[in-house]
Amino acid sequence: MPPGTAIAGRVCAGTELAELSRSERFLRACRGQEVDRPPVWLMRQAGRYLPAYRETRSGVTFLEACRDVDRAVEISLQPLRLVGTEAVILFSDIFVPVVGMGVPITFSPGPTLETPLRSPAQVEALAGGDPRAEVPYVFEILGALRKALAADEVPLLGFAGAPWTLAAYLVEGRGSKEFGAIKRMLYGEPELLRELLARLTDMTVAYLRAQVEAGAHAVQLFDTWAGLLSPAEYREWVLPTHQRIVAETAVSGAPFILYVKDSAHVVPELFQTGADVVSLDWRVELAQVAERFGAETSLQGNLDPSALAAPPEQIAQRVQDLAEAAAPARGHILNLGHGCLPETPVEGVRAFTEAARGLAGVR
Ligand code: 1CP
Repeated sequence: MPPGTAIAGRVCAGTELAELSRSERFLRACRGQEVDRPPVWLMRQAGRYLPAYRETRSGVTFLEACRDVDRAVEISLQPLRLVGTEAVILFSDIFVPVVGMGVPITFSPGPTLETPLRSPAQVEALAGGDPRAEVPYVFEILGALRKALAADEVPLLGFAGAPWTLAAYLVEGRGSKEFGAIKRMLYGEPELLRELLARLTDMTVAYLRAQVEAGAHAVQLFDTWAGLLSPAEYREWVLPTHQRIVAETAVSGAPFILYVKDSAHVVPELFQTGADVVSLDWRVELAQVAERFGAETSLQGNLDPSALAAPPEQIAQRVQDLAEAAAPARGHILNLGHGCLPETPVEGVRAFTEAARGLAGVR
C-alpha cells in the first residue's frame, strides 16, 4: 500500500498506536477509534481445515468436545498459535445453548433433530431461563480462555446464533438450502413462530450477557439464514430480534458484532440494529457500504472464504483492496465473508493474517 493510503480507523501519526495490544486494536476498531491497522480473525477459524483440530477432536463427539473444558480451550487457542489470527473465539456451536433448553440435538456434522420442532407443545416445553445453569461449561471455557489470553492481551469473543437461524434448523430438523418448513410456519402458523422466536430471543440475551460476565471482550451474533427472507419479511421477523438482542446486551458494555449471510438486499436494515460492527459477506461492495453507513458503524469482512485457495501474493493484494475499500468506515476488522471451509488451505489462512500485519504503519 503506498504511503498515505487511508485505511479504516484513520491511523494517527503519533507513535503510541504502534504499541497497541491485540485487544486494544480490536476493541478500538469496534468502537471506531484510531488504530495503526485493522485487526484480523476468521469466522470458523477453529475447525476441520486444521490438522491439529482434527486430532484434538478425534475419539469424541462434537458435543463432547464442546463440553470438555480443557479440550475446548485447546481447540479455541489453536488458530492463535497456528495461523496468526488476532482474536480467539470460543469453541462451541450456536446449538449448544439450545441443547441446554432441553432439545435433543445431534451433530452429523451439522445439527440434526430426530423430531423437528413444529408443535405448540414442543415450543411450550422449551426451557431456557438460565444458561449458566443449563450449559455451565461454556462459561468455564470462557473464564479459562480469558486467563490464558491475559498476558498477551488477546481479545476473546463470545457468540450466539440468532433466533431466526436457530429456529430455521429446529423447525426443519436439519440443515437445508431453502428451509421451507420455517417459511410454511411463518405463513401458516405465525403465532407459533412468534412464540418460538420470542423464547429464542430471551435465551440469546441471557446467554450473551452471561458470556460477557464470564470474560468475553466482545460478542458476535450469527444470522446465517435470515437472508432467505424478502426485505419486508426480514423487517417483520428478523430486524426486531436483532434490535432487542443488541439493546439488551448493550448493558454489558462489550462491543456487538452482527453477521447476516446473504444480506445484500437488507443492508440498510443491518445498520438499524445499533450493532457496533456489521460483518458483511462477499456479495456486497465493501466500499459502497463503507461510504454509506461506515461513519456510525464499524465493518467486518468480507473476503470470499474460497479466495484463500489463491497464491499468497494474490491473498495479500485482496487484503490490501479490502482495507482500502473499508477506509471510509470509522473502523474495520479484517475477516472472511463466511466461515473457513473444511477444505480451506492452512497456508491461505496464514497468508491472510500475515497480509493484515503487513498493513502496519502505512500512515
Ligand atoms: O465435525 C466437526 O468437527 C463439527 C464441525 C463444526 C464446528 C467446528 C460444527 C458443526 N460447529 C463448529 C464450530 C462453530 N460453529 C463455531 C466455533 C468457533 C469458530 O468460528 O471457530 C461457530 C461460531 C459456529 C457457528 C455455527 N454453527 C453457525 C453460524 C455461523 C456459520 O458458519 O454459518 C451455524 C449455522 C452452525 C451450524 C452448524 N454446526 C456445525 C455445522 C457443520 C453446521 C452447519 C450445518 C449446515 O450445513 O447447515
